[in-house]
Amino acid sequence: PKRDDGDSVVLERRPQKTAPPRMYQVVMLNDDYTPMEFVVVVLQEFFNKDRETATQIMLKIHLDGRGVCGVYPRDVAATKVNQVMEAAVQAGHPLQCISEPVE
Ligand code: TYC
Repeated sequence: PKRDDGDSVVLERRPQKTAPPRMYQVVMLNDDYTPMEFVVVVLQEFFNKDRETATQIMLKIHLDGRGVCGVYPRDVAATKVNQVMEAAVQAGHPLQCISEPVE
């Protein structure tokens, strides 16, 4: 804060040095074996979607081959990918999930 010769106070912002954090989208891939219901439950559990939204995303993946489940800072996105992959392995499904930087 700098004072001028009067009573007013001038607030100067320092030049911004850090860019806003790059965001990453978690993308789920279609396959022929993972049950639709499993994908819907995963979307509800790990991506906090309601059942209707989860079903829409699952069907989009099923039809288009891939779909965005959510957008997060890098470490959060990486954790989501690990959680999904771990749940899929535990259940014996080949479900694949990746994260990629948002344009
Ligand atoms: N294609 C799968 C089926 O017909 C369903 C599915 C949807 C699998 C989304 C993976 O990411 C996925 N049972």
